[in-house]
Amino acid sequence: MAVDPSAAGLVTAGGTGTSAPADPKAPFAGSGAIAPTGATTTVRVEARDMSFSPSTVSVPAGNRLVIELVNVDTKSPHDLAFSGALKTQRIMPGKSATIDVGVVTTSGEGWCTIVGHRQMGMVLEIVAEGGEAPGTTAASGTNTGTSAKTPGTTGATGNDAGMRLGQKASADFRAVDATLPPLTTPAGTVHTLTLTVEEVVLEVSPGVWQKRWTYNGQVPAPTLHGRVGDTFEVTLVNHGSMGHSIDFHAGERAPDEVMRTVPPGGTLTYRFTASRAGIWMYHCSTMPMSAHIAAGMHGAVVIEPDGLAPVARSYVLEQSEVYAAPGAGARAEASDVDADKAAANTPDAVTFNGIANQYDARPLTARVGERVRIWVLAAGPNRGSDFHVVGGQFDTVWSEGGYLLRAGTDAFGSTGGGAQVLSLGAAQGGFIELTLTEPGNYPFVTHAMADAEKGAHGILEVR
Ligand SMILES: [Cu+2]
Repeated sequence: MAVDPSAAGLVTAGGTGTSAPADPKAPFAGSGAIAPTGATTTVRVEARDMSFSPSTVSVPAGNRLVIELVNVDTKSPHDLAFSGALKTQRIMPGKSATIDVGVVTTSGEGWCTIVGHRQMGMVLEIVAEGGEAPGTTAASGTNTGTSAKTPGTTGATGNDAGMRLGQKASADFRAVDATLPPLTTPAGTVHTLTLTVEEVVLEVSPGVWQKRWTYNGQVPAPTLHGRVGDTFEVTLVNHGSMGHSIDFHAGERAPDEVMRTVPPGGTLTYRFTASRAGIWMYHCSTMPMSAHIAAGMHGAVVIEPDGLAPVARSYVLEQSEVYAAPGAGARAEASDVDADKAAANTPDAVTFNGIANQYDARPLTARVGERVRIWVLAAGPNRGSDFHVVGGQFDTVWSEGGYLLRAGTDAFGSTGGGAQVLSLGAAQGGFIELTLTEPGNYPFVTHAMADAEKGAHGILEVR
């Protein structure tokens, strides 16, 4: 069957069955032992719901394979790659493309390159009927034509991205402002806002950059602040390159409509009423969620409990992990989250407010004798926080909507108590209060030390 090579979206394989060694543009060409038949097999494949349909394509060995890929997904763009050099453009929902795979004499696979989609199952098996053993090439027994890494081969030992933590912050480094401004709106306020998804390059540790997936270009996403009974009307606009979504824990809503994934260019409105106090997580809920949250798509909705006394200082810290692709570092080479490592829970860095060790470089501040309230959200996606201030004690601990300790008094009326850690599972939140009577530099950490040493560490400077 003839295919017009000038057709829009056509990608042409650069080699034939006789090319050797393995050509990344003809990854199924094999050793050349099987002669091309001169025939072409053309197959229509649909991309939908994190899979290809059919998921296996069989080709008589020696035939040229041409795939017409149709993206029938209504929410997410997809593509199809067989190597770093042989792949389609990103195909928007409802669009299609044609890819010439070249002569097929060995079996192998293709996949969608959008971050996380391969891990979610977007793999297309190519079976060469009567072909050579997979991976056979003229050069060796290994198919070097496939340049993508195999899921699960990275990250098992932690930081293998070459990511250098603990670099000195540059003179113009600006830490994320952790201050929670006082709440000035009356009860019953309707908060109207727009959150725009933008994929932007941001620092994840001083001197280390990553392409972050964000709400409004920032990590963490904007902190929303209100009272019990307030309503939030949020317009989500997706200016990203893939499908994204939003899930607000602060409101009770049936997920079906408001948490749906919207395609690039899409929008939705999400309205909820905050009927209970808490520091509630919000996040992208598009799969794989481990990657979308780790890429930066998390924020907090602080709904203050009634009667919360004003304090001298209020800070908000969101603890989150960073999963860096190999080579992470320079701004110009910033790459996306490593979805394999996010799925394996093997972070390269753990941060407060998105940047490892940022408050070591730019400490939070307080004065001797001031009451300091620190709200903490364990944004994860995979790990909780055991929040501790070195040298301090908490006389007030509020966790997941209730006081464990309030000015040293517990729920049963026992007095004189103190606490050393606010312990939060993934997505849990709360606050602590403390007063420091001696000037000094008080480190705040997660007392899970492996994570503190990966960057969940800062300084509260008391003068
Ligand atoms: Cu997302």
